[in-house]
Amino acid sequence: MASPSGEALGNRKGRPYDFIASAFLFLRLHSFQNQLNVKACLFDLDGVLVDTAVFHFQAWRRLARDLGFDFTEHQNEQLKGISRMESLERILAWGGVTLSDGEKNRWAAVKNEWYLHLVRQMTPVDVLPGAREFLNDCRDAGLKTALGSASKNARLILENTDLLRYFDAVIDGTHTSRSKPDPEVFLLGAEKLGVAPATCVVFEDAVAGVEAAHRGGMKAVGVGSPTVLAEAEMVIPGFIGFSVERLQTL
Ligand code: B16
Ligand code: MG
Repeated sequence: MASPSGEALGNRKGRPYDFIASAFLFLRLHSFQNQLNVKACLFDLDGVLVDTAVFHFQAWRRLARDLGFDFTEHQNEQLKGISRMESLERILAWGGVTLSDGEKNRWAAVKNEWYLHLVRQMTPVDVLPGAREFLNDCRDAGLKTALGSASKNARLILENTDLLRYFDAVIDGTHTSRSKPDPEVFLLGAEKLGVAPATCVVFEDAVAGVEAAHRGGMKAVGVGSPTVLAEAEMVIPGFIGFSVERLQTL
């Protein structure tokens, strides 16, 4: 019988230690997940991982001005998490403008081109502070991750900012027919990840998104103002200093 080569013996020597290290890591993750009872984190995009609201505002405002009126940054807040066509309806109502369905579709497409011109300039530095680190933290802790966004441009934004690789599933406006506060986007995310909704935590910057999480039987971490996001189980100003261990307190 042929004897094992020196190289093979060398590999074998390391094996007990590799095994112990792997077993230790497995036990640590396993006990951590049991403590947490959380199996997955679901992330909204705009306002949570990146700030594309400023680009939406610029593009919508250009549309409004072309139609002969203007709206404020405060009004723009009400468009967060709302789909493109719903946003257009609200803006037209603010300006008292009535359009046919064909004109609405045309203006929505024009606005999207203006918006995309800005999105195409995004790079990894446009990720909000601490967000990439927290996504990494989730993956190291063995938690599944999904995106749950109303945006039909979500995939392009994730690619440009180099965030796509952190997600096990991406559910966006191209997969859903109902806007938040309907829980569809998050329930589809949980289904795609193969986890029960009750084991999911949603990160959201919009009131409608927090409500969507709750209607889907999930917990919500609000990202933003505690006054605005009062219904969330926990509210954080952003991801700097936030870690998966904090999910234990949910
Ligand atoms: P699009 P989120 C939302 O993203 C934005 O907050 C909202 O302002 C926008 O109208 C919506 O996406 C649709 O975006 O025009 O790119 O399809 O917060 O759900 O990630
Ligand atoms: Mg949002």
